[in-house]
Order: sequence, then C-alpha cells, then structure tokens
Amino acid sequence: MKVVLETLIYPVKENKVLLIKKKRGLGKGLWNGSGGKVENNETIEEAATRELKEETGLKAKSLIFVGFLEFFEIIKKELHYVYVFVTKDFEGKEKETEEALPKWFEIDDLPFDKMWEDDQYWLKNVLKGEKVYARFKFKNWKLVDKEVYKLNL
Ligand code: 6OG
Repeated sequence: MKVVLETLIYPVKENKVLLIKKKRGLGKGLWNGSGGKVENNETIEEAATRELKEETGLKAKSLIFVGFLEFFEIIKKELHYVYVFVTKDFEGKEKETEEALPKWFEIDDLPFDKMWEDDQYWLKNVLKGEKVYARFKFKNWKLVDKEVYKLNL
C-alpha cells in the first residue's frame, strides 16, 4: 500500500473561505483547499504554510488544527492521510499562480458540485469551528464509503 501524508488549509475571513481551482495534479479542475504533500525536511504546519504561499501567494502567520482525514483509493491501494487547518491570521493578497486559481466563497454557498465528493460531509462543519476525523473510501476516485466523527479536543 502506498501512503502519502498531505495537508489542506482554508483561509477564513468573515463568512468567506478561500478555495483554489487546481490546474494540475490530483483533483485538477476541482475547487479545494490549498495543500499537497508534506516533504521530508519539514513539519506538517510548515508544509501547509508553504503550499498556501505557493498556490495563492498568502502567508499564514498562525494555523488552527481542525482535523484529519483518510482517503483510501481501493483500486490503486493508495492512502492519503491529510491534516486539515484553518487560518484566520494571514497576510498578502491572493493571486493566480501556475498551479491554481484562488477565489473567495461564502461558507454557506460552497460549490460542492465542483468539489471532491467527500467535502459535503465535513468541510462546512470545520469552517464553522468543529473538529473532525473522517475516513472515505473511493473506487477510481468515486466515493463508495464514508465514516465521519466529531473530534473532541
Ligand atoms: P497534490 O498531490 O496534487 O495534492 N486531496 C483531497 N482533498 C479532498 N477534499 N478530497 C479528497 O478526496 C482528496 N484527495 C487529496 C490533499 C493533493 C491535494 O489534494 C488533497 C492535497 O492537499 C479524494 O500535491
């Protein structure tokens, strides 16, 4: 089994969240949080901060841990283990990069029909302050099973 450690980070301002439309890689064409693989020489927080900067130009000054997610692809035998953060403390102005197009969305009006299928089961909850642990199973990246738990910290 291939296991990859990844991050997702959601800048939140008033009742809006910054999503990106990815131009390449896994999830190309879908709206998602910024994020990607954690590299060898960095902490999970450093990875989340680096990906946000690379993909949107924003610099997060502090992060709030909001949960972890497991995405298992049963055909590919690939497990994505993802740490999720919100940031309300960031600087800079978002800009389009070669990896992604950033855009602010109302938290109550997220584009779920153009997002990963799992997002509708956890994203709004974490943007409103809950913490979550969830496991999703995919077959050819179509959702086939889900378990979603509230994390009590
Ligand atoms: P690269 O491997 O392109 O980064 N990711 C997912 N995000 C959501 N919401 N649902 C999924 O369901 C996901 N699978 C992966 C983790 C991949 C990025 O996409 C996220 C990483 O931030 C299957 O560098």
